[in-house]
Amino acid sequence: MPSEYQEVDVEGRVRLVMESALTARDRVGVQDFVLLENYNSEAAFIENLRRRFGEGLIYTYIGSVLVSVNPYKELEIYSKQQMERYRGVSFYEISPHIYALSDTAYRAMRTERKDQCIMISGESGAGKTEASKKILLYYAVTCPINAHMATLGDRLLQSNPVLEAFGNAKTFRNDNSSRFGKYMGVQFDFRGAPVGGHILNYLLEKSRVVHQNHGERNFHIFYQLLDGGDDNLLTTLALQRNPQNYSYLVKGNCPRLSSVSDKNNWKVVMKALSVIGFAEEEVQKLLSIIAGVLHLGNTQFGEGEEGETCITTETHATNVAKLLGVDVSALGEALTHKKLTAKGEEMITPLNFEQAMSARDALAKAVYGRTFTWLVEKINQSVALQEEIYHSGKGCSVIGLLDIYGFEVLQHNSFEQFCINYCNEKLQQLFIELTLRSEQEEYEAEGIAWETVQYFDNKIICDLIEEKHKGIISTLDEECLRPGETCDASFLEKLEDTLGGHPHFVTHKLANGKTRKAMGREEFRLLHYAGEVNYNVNGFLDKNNDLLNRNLKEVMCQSHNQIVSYCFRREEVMDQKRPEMAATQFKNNLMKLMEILGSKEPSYVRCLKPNDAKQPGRFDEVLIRHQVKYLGLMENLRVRRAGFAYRRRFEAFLQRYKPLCPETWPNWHGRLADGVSTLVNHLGYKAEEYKLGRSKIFIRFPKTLFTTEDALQAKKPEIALTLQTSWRGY
Ligand code: AOV
Ligand code: MG
Repeated sequence: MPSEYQEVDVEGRVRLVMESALTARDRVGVQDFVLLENYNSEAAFIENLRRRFGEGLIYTYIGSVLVSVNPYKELEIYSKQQMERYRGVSFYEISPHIYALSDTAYRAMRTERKDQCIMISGESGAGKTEASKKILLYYAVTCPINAHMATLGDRLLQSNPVLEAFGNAKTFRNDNSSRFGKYMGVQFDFRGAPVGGHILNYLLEKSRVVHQNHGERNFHIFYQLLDGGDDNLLTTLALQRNPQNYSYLVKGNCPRLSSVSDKNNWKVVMKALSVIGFAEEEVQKLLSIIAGVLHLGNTQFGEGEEGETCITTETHATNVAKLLGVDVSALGEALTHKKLTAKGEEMITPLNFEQAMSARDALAKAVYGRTFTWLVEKINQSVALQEEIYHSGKGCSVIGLLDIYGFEVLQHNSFEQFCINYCNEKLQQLFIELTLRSEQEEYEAEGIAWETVQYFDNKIICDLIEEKHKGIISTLDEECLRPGETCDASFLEKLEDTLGGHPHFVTHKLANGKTRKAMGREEFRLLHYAGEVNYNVNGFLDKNNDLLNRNLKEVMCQSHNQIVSYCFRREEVMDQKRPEMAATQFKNNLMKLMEILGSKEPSYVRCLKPNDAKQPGRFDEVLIRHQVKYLGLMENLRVRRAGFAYRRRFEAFLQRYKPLCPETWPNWHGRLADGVSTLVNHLGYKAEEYKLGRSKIFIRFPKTLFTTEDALQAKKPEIALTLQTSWRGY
């Protein structure tokens, strides 16, 4: 019996195909992995992904989890019409989409009054940032508007290009790679209109300001300014157009990006800054800082007459001082000397050439990093929830969006990769905890026996990194604080002493005293949930210390540039207490983030990267298999199926299939459970095929559902075919 099968195709057309349910499933696979006959087979899982990808269908569900494969080309499935299709629709009638997930989270927030969060994960370049932007756009376009906050949606949306300009860069893995983590909470009023937002940012990869690996770039904003700024502006900032002139921009030997136009993006960013509410003067100050950093990079040192270190590039130093609003001789002095306080006495010691270079780089990183934080704070002020709305007594609900840097393995992995991968490890842990927990809770609530599922628990790796006293971060902090000669090598030795023999920690030393050939002597390897990564310890101590000489701070806090003086507070210079080390700060921030996320109702988007060449249409099975494995998608599926492929609330089940039984058609008047029971008895369901919970029916095999679905199609061809299960019990 032919039936009408609908799905959106690559061009965004709703395709109505006359074909049997069976051939439809054959061609495009199933929309929900839960409906795979052989749900234990990884090959079947990947085949289903491949078929759908081949048809331009990048989204598939595992129950309530959305799996997405980066298409590496613009698909026309994100239009306003598409948004309308997904609004308030029973999603199981319609093809999987990021909008369906967004809409479901939104409706759950409204009907259950429960805060939501959408966690997006996947490796670098898999499509997390794009997904988060689509979700935000969906809310901005489809939600009602609160008259007091009419332009809030715009301001929230415009924060993206700004933060991307300052916080994203071309890396080996992704031309627009997020180099900071971002959580954005969007607040909605009681009518469901967005009324406020708040961004939390996590550990920006500051080291990129002064160094880039081969083929990579510095943050986009530098190139955008040089390419897009008009002649007047560049003259004011004493800049030349060619990025090759700036030593901070040539380290990766990659001035241009083929995929984006810096010039166009410059316009987008400038427009966005004004929409968000940055005054022209502020933008000027902000750009002065960016230019100041470039001049700082060109500031060189040499030897003076008496062998002392001195600045040899006066013009650049003068420009730095002018642009950062500080005194040039004070700056010169601070870049070449160090101020120490020992036993209450101040001592000034000259720096040697290397020390001066690293003081300069430290200053560039500090200025850029703090300016980025300032930028986030400014955006937060612009989108902040207004007091009167908050206190209107009707309360707000929140949808949080998490878009962080994805797991990454580079040729050379350093402190930054260590932090990024640790962050991914924590999110994976939360994912495991929450999916298992919610699944278990549902079974308990429905009074159905829970069958345990084996899951790789990555807690052991999280502990290895973060455990107090013995974890890698603790050891790193201790080495940074230990008096006397410490260095990256002594840190590695300490790690070997305390962690040697740990199943997820490896160095070149073998237990029998021999050395492992494949590993360098400056490396340790972590066996992450997502794969093995070798970290080179060079620079770990410095980056963790993240110290800026006190006299440089003193110069900065006297700056006439208000952004600079805001970023370098006098109190900080006065305060003798040592601030927390970088890794510990990051760890504490992550703990807080886990609390925020754990207190909300989660939805997940799991992004997959189909190939390493950033090309459309290429589905590299090896690469996909690896990601399916480490994201735990098979286990996820097994948990979701734990016995039952499909579940739906009694009323929804009855509503859909009641035409199939004379006693339930056109309406059933008794108890819902009895109605479902009557219906499935009439359909001839065997006892082992299903179970009735308190409010839902659980069906064990996809085949049972498909047979019922086909029977419905035969009787009521006008009802769209369902290739997926219900979502969250709707
Ligand atoms: P990421 O956020 O996951 O990486 P992005 O979201 O930046 O990855 O995606 C990388 C690139 O893939 C984008 O710049 C787009 O060109 C393309 N892309 C991703 N999703 C889509 C989509 N739905 N439609 C069309 N193109 C897409 V990282 O930030 O590196 O972890 O730190
Ligand atoms: Mg990203």
